[in-house]
Amino acid sequence: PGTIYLKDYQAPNYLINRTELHFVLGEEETLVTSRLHLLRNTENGDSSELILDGQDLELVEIYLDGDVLDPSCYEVGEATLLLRDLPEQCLLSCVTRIRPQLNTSLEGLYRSQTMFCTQCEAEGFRKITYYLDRPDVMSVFTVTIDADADRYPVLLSNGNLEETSLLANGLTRVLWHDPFPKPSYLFALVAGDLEHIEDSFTTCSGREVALRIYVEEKDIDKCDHAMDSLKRSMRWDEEVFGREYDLDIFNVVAVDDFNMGAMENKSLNIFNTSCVLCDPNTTTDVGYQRVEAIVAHEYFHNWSGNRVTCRDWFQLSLKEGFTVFRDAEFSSDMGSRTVKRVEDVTLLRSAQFAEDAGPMAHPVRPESYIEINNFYTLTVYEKGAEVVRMIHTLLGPQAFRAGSDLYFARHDGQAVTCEDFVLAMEEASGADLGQFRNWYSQAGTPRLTVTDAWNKEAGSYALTISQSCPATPGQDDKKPFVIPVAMGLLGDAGNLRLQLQGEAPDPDTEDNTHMVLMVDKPEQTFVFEGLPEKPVPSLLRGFSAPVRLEFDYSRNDLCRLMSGDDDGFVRWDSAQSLGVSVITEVQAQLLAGDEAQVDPLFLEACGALLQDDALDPAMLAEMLSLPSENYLAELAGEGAADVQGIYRARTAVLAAVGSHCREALEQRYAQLAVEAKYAATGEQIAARSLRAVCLNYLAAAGASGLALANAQFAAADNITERLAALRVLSQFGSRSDWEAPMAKFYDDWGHETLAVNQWLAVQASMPDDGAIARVRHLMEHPDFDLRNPNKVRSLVGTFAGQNPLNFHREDGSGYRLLRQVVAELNSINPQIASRLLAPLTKWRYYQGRAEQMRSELELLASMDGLSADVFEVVSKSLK
Ligand code: B3K
Ligand code: ZN
Repeated sequence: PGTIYLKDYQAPNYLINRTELHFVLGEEETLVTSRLHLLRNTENGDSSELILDGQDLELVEIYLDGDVLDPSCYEVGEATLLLRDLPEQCLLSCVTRIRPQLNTSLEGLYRSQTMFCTQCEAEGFRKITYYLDRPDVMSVFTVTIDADADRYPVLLSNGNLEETSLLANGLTRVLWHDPFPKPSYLFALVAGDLEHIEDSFTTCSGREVALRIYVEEKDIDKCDHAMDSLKRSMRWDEEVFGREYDLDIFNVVAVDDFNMGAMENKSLNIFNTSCVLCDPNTTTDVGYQRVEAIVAHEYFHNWSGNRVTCRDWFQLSLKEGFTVFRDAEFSSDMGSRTVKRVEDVTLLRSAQFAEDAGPMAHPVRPESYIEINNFYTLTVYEKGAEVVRMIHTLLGPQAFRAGSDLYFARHDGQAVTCEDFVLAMEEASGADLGQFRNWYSQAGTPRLTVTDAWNKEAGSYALTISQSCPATPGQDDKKPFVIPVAMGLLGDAGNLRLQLQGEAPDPDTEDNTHMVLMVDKPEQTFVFEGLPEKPVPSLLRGFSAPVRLEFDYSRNDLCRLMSGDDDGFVRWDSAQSLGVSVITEVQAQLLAGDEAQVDPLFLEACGALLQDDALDPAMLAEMLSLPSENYLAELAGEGAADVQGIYRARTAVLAAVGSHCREALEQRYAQLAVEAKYAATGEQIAARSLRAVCLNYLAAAGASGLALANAQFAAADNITERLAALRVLSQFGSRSDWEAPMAKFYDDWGHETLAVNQWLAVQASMPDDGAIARVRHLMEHPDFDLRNPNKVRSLVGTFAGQNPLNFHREDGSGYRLLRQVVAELNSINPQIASRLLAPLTKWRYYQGRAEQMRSELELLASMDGLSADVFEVVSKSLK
């Protein structure tokens, strides 16, 4: 497979003004007739040769302007259709035969259970018909579908339904027209025997929009939360971004077999069932929140992605980073801003930082790829959102909104670049984002090293900040970034007033305790004056930039920030840092053969948190959650992560807190019991999450906690509490503790696919010695199916990603298991195969494991018939 470069971008030499598609859906095969209204793009030369994309297609007929095309005028290649001597303007028509029933890649047109559905982003449309399958070719689509009226009473595509007719032979025909020009990746088609719920939304200009969610009949009572989320998203996008919905109908369809969470096809969003269905017995609290966020994300794409789309796939973050930023703002407004921020930073630090430090590291705007599907990454999405957030911080909310308005107005109906976005932001605000652009072009996580100096006589305090960024593949030397460091200074009685040396006091704010330092040089010193005492610096408030920050805090300083800082994020972050330092210390003790001695300061800090009734329980739950094993491994650095040591130390700290704070934990646990009927309200969710944290500590500390978990499992009326109990029992208990409840869970909920998936995930993350045999055994379970991505992710993905102790077993059996699954999936579903592979690519990190991990990658590399997806990840990882 070859490499594609951003620098080689060329505009298309033909445009497709209109696209007419006709589908005849059948049980064995589907016939697709296309009518493409082509126009030469004179901006780009006057070649009469056109190369269309097409994959796994059988060309049945081809016509030009109504006449059969002479075979000398075209050539069918492996993934192309070459056309010669095309006139400047013409109508090209093709009939292709495809077999959706055999399509296991879940890209293009395929079957999921009893329905037909599509997934075209990024390059799936070429598996449906020959086309210019690239995002800068935008076309107005008209689609007709013929299908058996009994089997497929629901036939959907983009835009408005304009006609329905009954054909003679038991077929129904529908005609859909989408007035908005769109690239092929936003095309969608669904056919099935589906039920729907319906609601409506009145837009800010008074238009009435019909909202429908289509699901299998058995799931019809699980749609309300998604519908409410959709309405909230529509209102919020009007109020906060001034974006109004543009059609009279908006459809959502849930499908079981889906490669990712959901897809923003114009007016026909297709969702993984796991990201739309909600029911207290199948969906956890986190699941409810995820559904709301994903419904919002896909809806927001209607503007940031569909009305204004990407010129090429290197610009993916243009729509994804911006839309993740938008959905994060939405979630913050719907719930707790600080908690949302903490969740996002946790993901960024434990997974995106690792990606940025690994063999697949790439800039937010990559410069090359082999398989674009490998670039739907945490870097493009989450770091991309951080980059947009920094622009928001630099410009302030009003100028940012002006920039966003300008961007949408100027580029409506166009396919554009990240540069266009930045230009709009600059023009609307007057800001210069010249050097800031390095965030788009340079990979790697910048490191900020901060030191301080206190001058008692002068009452001045200096912070010296230096930045660096490690080399990443193909980028050895990095230019300095522009890094906004939001900060404050904490004194004995609270936050101190900030006065920078050489700057006039800010007349606007009396209470001047917060500021954003612009770090844009390799090293800079900021001096604060007029201070009554030596402060503790509160740095990177709100996580104002996606960087690693190093400052040599004492444990006492961290405790002060934890309890006294103004910024919720810094309070949480200080608790994390304290946790890291305590766990690392215990790890060293255990390694030396000593007993674990957890610093009493930490135990008391946890005790104090538990007594703090003023703190939001959701926030408290986050503050009391110890850093994850993955994050600790990431912090250890290359060649130094000792998973077993980390696991033992972390577990010892959990147990120590559990014993030291037993009374307070038990008390909180009892107080927080939710008496009311299950509801996914902020208040109930917060109570359950803090309760789960308490239960975890108590169970780590011994038998009484396990007894509580058992009782919780028996009494629970929702899956959140059931799974929390099951998790605790299977993490800390012995077989006799978890065996019966594990079986009972399946007996009770085995008929609910989404509940079963979570049951698989709990078992995949168990730390005991039987884990690998258990995962292999579950792969033979009747409910497991290698063709269903949700199953694969729940069982194998969770094992490799969330069970470090067993994945990194010394005998290499964890690596072997993953390699075997990836090898099998390679031909079934390359996208899922390559995603699953990620944990093996981190071989440089793990102490004493590099050779074993590499050798599994080498085995994959030597396989015949390796997909481009897997090839790219394997070959880059082995470099
Ligand atoms: N845009 C889709 C992702 C498509 C992934 C293709 N491999 C969902 C989203 O980000 O909203
Ligand atoms: Zn998206």
